[in-house]
Amino acid sequence: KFSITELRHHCRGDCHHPLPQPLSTALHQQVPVCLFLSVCLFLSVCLSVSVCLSVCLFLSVSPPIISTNPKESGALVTVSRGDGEPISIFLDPNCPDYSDNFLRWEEVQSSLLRALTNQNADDWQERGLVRKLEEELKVLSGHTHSLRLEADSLKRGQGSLGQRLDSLQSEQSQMIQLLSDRQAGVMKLLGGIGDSLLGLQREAESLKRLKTELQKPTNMWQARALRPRDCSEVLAAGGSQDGVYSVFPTHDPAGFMVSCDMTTEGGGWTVIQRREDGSVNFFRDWSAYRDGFGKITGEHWLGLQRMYSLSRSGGYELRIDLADFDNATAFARYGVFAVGGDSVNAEEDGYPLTVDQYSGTAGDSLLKHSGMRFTTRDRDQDQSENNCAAYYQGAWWYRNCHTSNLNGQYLRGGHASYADGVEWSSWTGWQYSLRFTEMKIRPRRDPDP
Ligand SMILES: [Ca+2]
Repeated sequence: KFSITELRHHCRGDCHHPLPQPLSTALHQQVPVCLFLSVCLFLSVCLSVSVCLSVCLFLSVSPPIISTNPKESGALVTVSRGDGEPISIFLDPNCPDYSDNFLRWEEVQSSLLRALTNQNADDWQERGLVRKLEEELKVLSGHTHSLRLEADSLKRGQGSLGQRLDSLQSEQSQMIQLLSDRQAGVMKLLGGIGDSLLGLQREAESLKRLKTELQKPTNMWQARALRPRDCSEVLAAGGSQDGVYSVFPTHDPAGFMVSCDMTTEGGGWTVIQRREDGSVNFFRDWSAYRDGFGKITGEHWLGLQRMYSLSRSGGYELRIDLADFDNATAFARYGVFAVGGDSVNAEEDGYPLTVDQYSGTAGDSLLKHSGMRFTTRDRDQDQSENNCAAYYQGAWWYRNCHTSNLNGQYLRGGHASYADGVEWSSWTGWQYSLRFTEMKIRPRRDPDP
């Protein structure tokens, strides 16, 4: 609480709630004057009463009755004597009642105090606000500081992140380098493996070849057993019965059927011509003699091209078995036999005959034909002015015609015509047509006995 002086002092310059001016002058002027007058009045009344009392006592007069402040008169003091009228002393009615002023003052004071309190409160409020603001500012500055710190740390973090990124990038590049190196190594390794595989493959192939070569004799034997080049290989493979077999000459791998003689002189003969009953017409053209005709099991001509295919590898011998109608037999054997010889185109060359080294019982009726080209009725390749084939009704390696004519007409023994039957002149002359003829070839076993 403030005293008035303090209040005045407090409110001197900047007090926003000054005292009301009339009240202040009243306080300064009227309050002490009125008090003074009232006290003086009271003292004078008391003095006059005491004087009256003492006079009355000294004069032995009956004393007056003095009453103070009777309610009904409103006078301050009333003096009454027995015989006279009472004397009333009144207070000056103009003197104001200052209690109101005090009340007012108190009210003012309390209001001032309230105002001050409010002011203080406001002030405090403001101060509080300021403090709040300060605190908030402090908090904000703290925040700012922490933010700055965070920013700094973030910057540092960014820097460290950048460093880490740099290190990561360098690691990445190292990894890439390592990977590429490894890839290159792997590629090299793969290349090496591929080379090794190629080498292994080559080795495997060479081993296969070696194995094949090692198995070759067996294979060759098996192949010859399965695909005999001629009847000698059929015989070697175990075919010991006379009959028809397939053969696959080296120069005619498609193969063809042949009749095999497996009994005569050790067997293994491939039959190239047979006459036995006259059932087959042998007076045929070039193409028939080139390609062959007749029945393999009976009368037939194997064909010049097949003879060429069989004898081309060389080393063949020829045997000719003959029989007449009196069951006499004879044979002629030639240790050298070939058709076509060394021809590149045997047909163009006329399938020339090569025979040599005669032996046998029928006498030689063929050596004079060695080196001659084949003549048919439609292809004259002999040395005669005429076509020997046409003239002697056959087809043969005619020179200036023949000493043998095994493809002549099947005239069944002796005949009146000249040399146009199945003739072997060295055995039966030129007018006996043989019952049976069989020309057969095989690889020569004893080249030079
Ligand atoms: Ca001629």
